Amino acid sequence: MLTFFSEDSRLRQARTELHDGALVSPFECPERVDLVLEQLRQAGFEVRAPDAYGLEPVCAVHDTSYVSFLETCWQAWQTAGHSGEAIPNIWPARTLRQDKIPHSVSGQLGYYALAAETSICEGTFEAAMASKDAALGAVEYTLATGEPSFGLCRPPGHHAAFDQFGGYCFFNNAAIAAQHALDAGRRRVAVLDVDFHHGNGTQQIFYARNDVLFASLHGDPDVTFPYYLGYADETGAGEGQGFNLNYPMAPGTSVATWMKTLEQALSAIKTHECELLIVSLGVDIFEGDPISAFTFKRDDFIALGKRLAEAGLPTTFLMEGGYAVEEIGVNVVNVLQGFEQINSRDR
Ligand code: SP5
Ligand code: ZN
Repeated sequence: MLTFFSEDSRLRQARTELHDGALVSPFECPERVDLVLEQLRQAGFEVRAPDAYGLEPVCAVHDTSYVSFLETCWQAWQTAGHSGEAIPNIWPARTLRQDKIPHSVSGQLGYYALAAETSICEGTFEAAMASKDAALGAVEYTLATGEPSFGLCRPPGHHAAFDQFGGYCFFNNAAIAAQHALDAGRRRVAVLDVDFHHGNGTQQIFYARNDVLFASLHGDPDVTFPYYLGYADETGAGEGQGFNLNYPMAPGTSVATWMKTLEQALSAIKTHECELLIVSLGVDIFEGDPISAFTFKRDDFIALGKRLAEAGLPTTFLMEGGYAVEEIGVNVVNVLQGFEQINSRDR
Protein backbone atom coordinates (compact mmCIF):
# COMPACT_ATOMS: atom_id res chain seq x y z
CA MET A 1 0.00 0.00 0.00
CA LEU A 2 1.37 3.39 -0.95
CA THR A 3 2.55 5.31 2.12
CA PHE A 4 3.04 9.06 2.49
CA PHE A 5 5.61 10.25 5.01
CA SER A 6 7.56 13.46 5.50
CA GLU A 7 10.96 13.31 7.19
CA ASP A 8 10.14 16.65 8.86
CA SER A 9 7.89 14.64 11.17
CA ARG A 10 11.06 13.95 13.14
CA LEU A 11 11.61 17.65 13.93
CA ARG A 12 9.60 17.36 17.14
CA GLN A 13 11.91 15.73 19.67
CA ALA A 14 10.26 16.59 22.96
CA ARG A 15 12.14 15.69 26.11
CA THR A 16 9.27 15.91 28.57
CA GLU A 17 5.82 14.47 29.10
CA LEU A 18 3.92 14.94 32.37
CA HIS A 19 3.10 11.35 33.32
CA ASP A 20 2.28 9.84 36.71
CA GLY A 21 3.25 13.10 38.40
CA ALA A 22 6.70 13.20 36.85
CA LEU A 23 8.33 14.53 33.70
CA VAL A 24 9.29 11.50 31.64
CA SER A 25 10.59 10.89 28.14
CA PRO A 26 7.51 11.12 25.87
CA PHE A 27 5.66 7.97 24.77
CA GLU A 28 5.01 9.69 21.45
CA CYS A 29 8.63 9.68 20.24
CA PRO A 30 10.25 9.92 16.77
CA GLU A 31 11.47 6.31 16.98
CA ARG A 32 7.87 5.25 16.42
CA VAL A 33 8.11 6.14 12.74
CA ASP A 34 11.44 4.32 12.31
CA LEU A 35 9.87 1.02 13.26
CA VAL A 36 6.83 1.58 11.08
CA LEU A 37 9.02 2.53 8.11
CA GLU A 38 11.19 -0.54 8.62
CA GLN A 39 8.19 -2.88 8.50
CA LEU A 40 6.64 -1.04 5.54
CA ARG A 41 9.89 -1.53 3.58
CA GLN A 42 10.07 -5.19 4.57
CA ALA A 43 6.53 -5.59 3.27
CA GLY A 44 7.60 -3.99 -0.01
CA PHE A 45 5.41 -0.91 0.35
CA GLU A 46 6.52 2.25 -1.45
CA VAL A 47 7.05 5.29 0.77
CA ARG A 48 6.58 8.67 -0.91
CA ALA A 49 7.21 12.21 0.38
CA PRO A 50 4.04 14.33 0.22
CA ASP A 51 3.75 17.78 -1.36
CA ALA A 52 3.68 20.77 0.98
CA TYR A 53 0.05 21.90 1.19
CA GLY A 54 0.56 24.98 3.36
CA LEU A 55 -1.86 26.28 5.97
CA GLU A 56 -5.06 26.63 3.94
CA PRO A 57 -6.30 23.07 4.55
CA VAL A 58 -5.37 23.43 8.23
CA CYS A 59 -7.38 26.63 8.63
CA ALA A 60 -10.36 24.91 6.99
CA VAL A 61 -10.89 23.02 10.27
CA HIS A 62 -8.80 24.91 12.87
CA ASP A 63 -9.00 28.43 14.31
CA THR A 64 -6.43 30.73 12.64
CA SER A 65 -5.46 32.29 16.00
CA TYR A 66 -4.82 28.79 17.35
CA VAL A 67 -2.63 27.99 14.34
CA SER A 68 -0.66 31.23 14.87
CA PHE A 69 -0.25 30.37 18.54
CA LEU A 70 1.28 26.99 17.64
CA GLU A 71 3.56 28.67 15.12
CA THR A 72 4.90 31.22 17.62
CA CYS A 73 4.55 29.50 20.99
CA TRP A 74 8.06 28.06 21.30
CA GLN A 75 9.73 31.36 20.44
CA ALA A 76 7.45 33.30 22.81
CA TRP A 77 8.06 30.79 25.60
CA GLN A 78 11.82 31.17 25.26
CA THR A 79 11.60 34.95 24.99
CA ALA A 80 9.62 34.92 28.24
CA GLY A 81 12.67 33.30 29.83
CA HIS A 82 11.37 29.82 30.61
CA SER A 83 14.01 27.11 30.67
CA GLY A 84 12.02 23.89 30.13
CA GLU A 85 9.59 22.91 27.39
CA ALA A 86 6.27 24.78 27.16
CA ILE A 87 3.71 23.07 29.41
CA PRO A 88 0.47 24.71 30.60
CA ASN A 89 -0.25 24.88 34.30
CA ILE A 90 -3.49 26.89 34.38
CA TRP A 91 -6.67 26.73 32.30
CA PRO A 92 -9.88 28.74 31.85
CA ALA A 93 -11.50 26.24 34.22
CA ARG A 94 -15.24 26.33 34.98
CA THR A 95 -15.04 29.08 37.60
CA LEU A 96 -12.82 31.40 35.55
CA ARG A 97 -13.56 33.62 32.56
CA GLN A 98 -13.87 31.80 29.24
CA ASP A 99 -13.76 34.89 27.02
CA LYS A 100 -10.23 36.14 27.65
CA ILE A 101 -7.20 35.15 25.61
CA PRO A 102 -4.37 36.52 27.77
CA HIS A 103 -1.39 38.24 26.22
CA SER A 104 1.10 36.11 28.17
CA VAL A 105 2.27 32.88 26.54
CA SER A 106 1.54 31.07 29.84
CA GLY A 107 -2.07 32.25 29.69
CA GLN A 108 -2.33 31.33 26.02
CA LEU A 109 -0.94 27.85 26.66
CA GLY A 110 -3.78 27.10 29.06
CA TYR A 111 -6.32 28.62 26.70
CA TYR A 112 -5.20 26.50 23.74
CA ALA A 113 -4.39 23.27 25.63
CA LEU A 114 -6.82 20.55 26.65
CA ALA A 115 -4.28 18.47 28.56
CA ALA A 116 -0.88 18.98 30.19
CA GLU A 117 1.01 15.87 29.13
CA THR A 118 1.90 17.35 25.73
CA SER A 119 4.75 19.86 25.79
CA ILE A 120 5.55 22.28 22.99
CA CYS A 121 9.23 22.40 22.00
CA GLU A 122 11.41 23.38 19.08
CA GLY A 123 10.20 21.78 15.84
CA THR A 124 6.72 21.00 17.09
CA PHE A 125 4.98 23.24 14.58
CA GLU A 126 7.16 22.01 11.71
CA ALA A 127 6.46 18.37 12.61
CA ALA A 128 2.73 19.06 12.83
CA MET A 129 2.90 20.60 9.34
CA ALA A 130 4.73 17.52 8.03
CA SER A 131 2.18 15.25 9.65
CA LYS A 132 -0.84 16.88 8.01
CA ASP A 133 1.00 16.89 4.66
CA ALA A 134 1.32 13.09 4.93
CA ALA A 135 -2.44 12.91 5.57
CA LEU A 136 -3.22 15.20 2.64
CA GLY A 137 -0.89 13.33 0.29
CA ALA A 138 -2.51 10.05 1.23
CA VAL A 139 -6.09 11.22 0.90
CA GLU A 140 -5.41 12.98 -2.41
CA TYR A 141 -3.96 9.77 -3.78
CA THR A 142 -7.02 7.77 -2.74
CA LEU A 143 -9.36 10.41 -4.16
CA ALA A 144 -7.50 10.41 -7.47
CA THR A 145 -7.11 6.65 -7.91
CA GLY A 146 -9.64 4.92 -5.67
CA GLU A 147 -6.70 2.94 -4.30
CA PRO A 148 -6.06 2.67 -0.57
CA SER A 149 -3.24 4.66 1.01
CA PHE A 150 -1.51 5.15 4.32
CA GLY A 151 -0.51 8.50 5.80
CA LEU A 152 2.26 7.89 8.31
CA CYS A 153 1.30 10.90 10.39
CA ARG A 154 3.51 11.91 13.31
CA PRO A 155 2.61 13.64 15.57
CA PRO A 156 -0.88 12.12 15.68
CA GLY A 157 -4.03 14.22 15.30
CA HIS A 158 -7.32 12.94 16.66
CA HIS A 159 -7.24 14.73 20.05
CA ALA A 160 -6.64 18.13 18.42
CA ALA A 161 -9.85 20.18 18.38
CA PHE A 162 -10.84 23.39 16.56
CA ASP A 163 -8.63 25.49 18.83
CA GLN A 164 -6.95 23.09 21.25
CA PHE A 165 -3.96 20.76 21.35
CA GLY A 166 -3.29 17.84 23.68
CA GLY A 167 -3.02 14.09 23.83
CA TYR A 168 0.18 14.37 21.70
CA CYS A 169 -1.87 16.06 18.91
CA PHE A 170 -1.63 19.55 17.36
CA PHE A 171 -3.35 19.46 13.97
CA ASN A 172 -6.23 17.07 13.45
CA ASN A 173 -4.93 15.15 10.44
CA ALA A 174 -8.09 13.08 9.96
CA ALA A 175 -10.31 16.17 10.06
CA ILE A 176 -8.02 18.02 7.65
CA ALA A 177 -8.09 15.05 5.26
CA ALA A 178 -11.87 14.62 5.55
CA GLN A 179 -12.47 18.31 4.84
CA HIS A 180 -10.07 18.12 1.89
CA ALA A 181 -12.13 15.26 0.44
CA LEU A 182 -15.35 17.26 0.83
CA ASP A 183 -13.73 20.27 -0.81
CA ALA A 184 -12.73 17.96 -3.68
CA GLY A 185 -16.41 17.09 -4.21
CA ARG A 186 -17.13 14.08 -2.02
CA ARG A 187 -20.57 14.43 -0.46
CA ARG A 188 -20.02 12.46 2.72
CA VAL A 189 -16.93 11.05 4.41
CA ALA A 190 -16.70 8.55 7.25
CA VAL A 191 -13.98 8.84 9.86
CA LEU A 192 -13.64 5.57 11.74
CA ASP A 193 -11.42 5.95 14.80
CA VAL A 194 -9.99 2.70 16.18
CA ASP A 195 -7.33 4.26 18.43
CA PHE A 196 -7.64 3.18 22.07
CA HIS A 197 -8.46 6.77 23.06
CA HIS A 198 -11.58 8.63 22.05
CA GLY A 199 -11.03 10.98 19.10
CA ASN A 200 -12.42 13.99 20.92
CA GLY A 201 -10.96 16.50 18.48
CA THR A 202 -12.47 14.90 15.39
CA GLN A 203 -15.81 14.60 17.16
CA GLN A 204 -15.78 18.25 18.22
CA ILE A 205 -14.83 19.58 14.79
CA PHE A 206 -17.68 17.77 13.00
CA TYR A 207 -20.24 17.50 15.81
CA ALA A 208 -22.92 19.68 14.21
CA ARG A 209 -22.38 18.46 10.64
CA ASN A 210 -23.86 15.66 8.57
CA ASP A 211 -21.22 15.56 5.83
CA VAL A 212 -18.77 13.71 8.08
CA LEU A 213 -19.86 10.61 9.96
CA PHE A 214 -17.60 10.11 12.96
CA ALA A 215 -17.54 6.68 14.59
CA SER A 216 -15.13 5.84 17.40
CA LEU A 217 -14.37 2.65 19.34
CA HIS A 218 -12.40 3.43 22.48
CA GLY A 219 -11.69 2.93 26.14
CA ASP A 220 -14.56 4.14 28.32
CA PRO A 221 -13.84 7.82 29.10
CA ASP A 222 -15.33 7.29 32.55
CA VAL A 223 -12.00 5.64 33.43
CA THR A 224 -9.70 6.61 30.54
CA PHE A 225 -8.18 9.65 28.80
CA PRO A 226 -9.67 12.04 27.61
CA TYR A 227 -12.28 11.56 30.38
CA TYR A 228 -14.55 14.49 29.42
CA LEU A 229 -15.77 13.36 26.00
CA GLY A 230 -16.49 10.09 24.20
CA TYR A 231 -19.64 8.84 25.96
CA ALA A 232 -22.30 6.90 24.06
CA ASP A 233 -24.94 9.62 24.49
CA GLU A 234 -22.93 12.07 22.35
CA THR A 235 -24.75 11.53 19.07
CA GLY A 236 -24.30 14.85 17.26
CA ALA A 237 -26.05 18.23 17.29
CA GLY A 238 -28.48 19.97 14.93
CA GLU A 239 -27.98 18.77 11.37
CA GLY A 240 -25.27 16.49 12.73
CA GLN A 241 -27.70 14.58 14.93
CA GLY A 242 -27.06 10.87 14.37
CA PHE A 243 -23.71 11.48 12.68
CA ASN A 244 -21.56 10.94 15.76
CA LEU A 245 -21.25 7.44 17.11
CA ASN A 246 -19.30 6.54 20.23
CA TYR A 247 -18.63 2.98 21.34
CA PRO A 248 -16.89 3.19 24.71
CA MET A 249 -15.65 -0.13 26.07
CA ALA A 250 -14.25 -1.20 29.42
CA PRO A 251 -10.50 -1.65 29.82
CA GLY A 252 -9.66 -5.29 29.12
CA THR A 253 -12.48 -5.72 26.58
CA SER A 254 -11.90 -8.85 24.47
CA VAL A 255 -11.06 -8.65 20.78
CA ALA A 256 -14.24 -10.64 20.02
CA THR A 257 -16.40 -7.99 21.69
CA TRP A 258 -14.42 -5.20 20.02
CA MET A 259 -14.87 -6.79 16.57
CA LYS A 260 -18.60 -7.23 17.21
CA THR A 261 -18.82 -3.56 18.10
CA LEU A 262 -16.96 -2.69 14.91
CA GLU A 263 -19.86 -4.29 13.02
CA GLN A 264 -22.20 -1.66 14.43
CA ALA A 265 -19.93 1.17 13.32
CA LEU A 266 -19.48 -0.30 9.83
CA SER A 267 -23.18 -0.86 9.43
CA ALA A 268 -23.82 2.83 10.23
CA ILE A 269 -21.14 3.84 7.72
CA LYS A 270 -22.97 1.75 5.12
CA THR A 271 -26.43 3.21 5.87
CA HIS A 272 -25.16 6.76 5.69
CA GLU A 273 -23.75 6.32 2.19
CA CYS A 274 -20.22 7.52 2.77
CA GLU A 275 -18.02 7.91 -0.29
CA LEU A 276 -14.66 7.68 1.46
CA LEU A 277 -13.41 5.94 4.58
CA ILE A 278 -10.70 7.58 6.66
CA VAL A 279 -9.39 5.27 9.36
CA SER A 280 -7.80 6.93 12.37
CA LEU A 281 -5.41 4.04 12.93
CA GLY A 282 -4.16 3.88 16.49
CA VAL A 283 -2.47 0.60 17.27
CA ASP A 284 -2.50 1.38 20.99
CA ILE A 285 -5.31 -1.21 21.16
CA PHE A 286 -2.40 -3.70 21.26
CA GLU A 287 -2.21 -5.81 24.44
CA GLY A 288 1.34 -4.63 25.11
CA ASP A 289 0.64 -0.90 24.87
CA PRO A 290 2.14 0.87 27.89
CA ILE A 291 -0.64 3.47 28.36
CA SER A 292 -3.72 1.64 27.05
CA ALA A 293 -5.88 -1.33 28.04
CA PHE A 294 -7.32 -3.27 25.10
CA THR A 295 -6.16 -6.75 24.16
CA PHE A 296 -5.27 -6.95 20.45
CA LYS A 297 -2.55 -9.44 19.53
CA ARG A 298 -0.42 -9.15 16.39
CA ASP A 299 -2.66 -11.34 14.25
CA ASP A 300 -5.83 -9.57 15.34
CA PHE A 301 -4.58 -6.56 13.38
CA ILE A 302 -4.66 -8.66 10.18
CA ALA A 303 -8.29 -9.56 10.87
CA LEU A 304 -9.07 -5.89 11.47
CA GLY A 305 -7.53 -4.91 8.13
CA LYS A 306 -9.49 -7.60 6.31
CA ARG A 307 -12.78 -6.54 7.86
CA LEU A 308 -12.18 -2.90 6.95
CA ALA A 309 -11.51 -3.89 3.33
CA GLU A 310 -14.81 -5.75 3.22
CA ALA A 311 -16.56 -2.40 3.72
CA GLY A 312 -15.63 -1.88 0.07
CA LEU A 313 -14.92 1.85 0.25
CA PRO A 314 -12.00 3.92 -1.02
CA THR A 315 -9.91 4.03 2.13
CA THR A 316 -7.14 6.12 3.61
CA PHE A 317 -5.43 5.04 6.81
CA LEU A 318 -3.88 7.72 9.01
CA MET A 319 -1.49 6.94 11.85
CA GLU A 320 -2.68 7.95 15.32
CA GLY A 321 -1.39 6.35 18.55
CA GLY A 322 0.60 3.22 19.37
CA TYR A 323 3.32 3.27 22.00
CA ALA A 324 4.59 -0.30 22.23
CA VAL A 325 7.43 0.90 20.05
CA GLU A 326 8.98 -2.50 19.31
CA GLU A 327 5.68 -3.83 17.98
CA ILE A 328 4.19 -0.74 16.38
CA GLY A 329 5.55 -1.47 12.90
CA VAL A 330 4.32 -5.05 12.77
CA ASN A 331 0.89 -4.08 14.07
CA VAL A 332 0.42 -1.26 11.56
CA VAL A 333 1.65 -3.29 8.60
CA ASN A 334 -0.57 -6.21 9.64
CA VAL A 335 -3.64 -3.96 9.30
CA LEU A 336 -2.52 -2.71 5.88
CA GLN A 337 -1.62 -6.18 4.61
CA GLY A 338 -4.86 -7.66 5.90
CA PHE A 339 -6.69 -4.89 4.03
CA GLU A 340 -4.81 -5.56 0.80
CA GLN A 341 -5.47 -9.30 0.91
CA ILE A 342 -9.21 -8.67 0.61
CA ASN A 343 -9.00 -5.50 -1.47
CA SER A 344 -6.97 -7.12 -4.26
CA ARG A 345 -9.06 -10.32 -4.19
CA ASP A 346 -12.20 -8.28 -4.89
CA ARG A 347 -11.14 -6.65 -8.11
C1 SP5 B 1 -2.92 9.85 20.00
C2 SP5 B 1 -2.95 9.21 21.34
O1 SP5 B 1 -2.98 7.98 21.44
N1 SP5 B 1 -2.86 10.01 22.41
C3 SP5 B 1 -2.90 9.49 23.75
C4 SP5 B 1 -2.72 10.55 24.77
C5 SP5 B 1 -2.76 9.98 26.14
N2 SP5 B 1 -2.30 10.92 27.09
C6 SP5 B 1 -2.47 10.67 28.47
C7 SP5 B 1 -2.21 9.27 28.85
C8 SP5 B 1 -2.39 9.01 30.31
C9 SP5 B 1 -2.17 7.55 30.47
N3 SP5 B 1 -2.27 7.06 31.77
C10 SP5 B 1 -2.26 5.63 31.68
C11 SP5 B 1 -1.85 4.93 32.90
C12 SP5 B 1 -1.68 3.48 32.56
N4 SP5 B 1 -1.05 2.77 33.62
ZN1 ZN C 1 -4.44 6.64 21.57
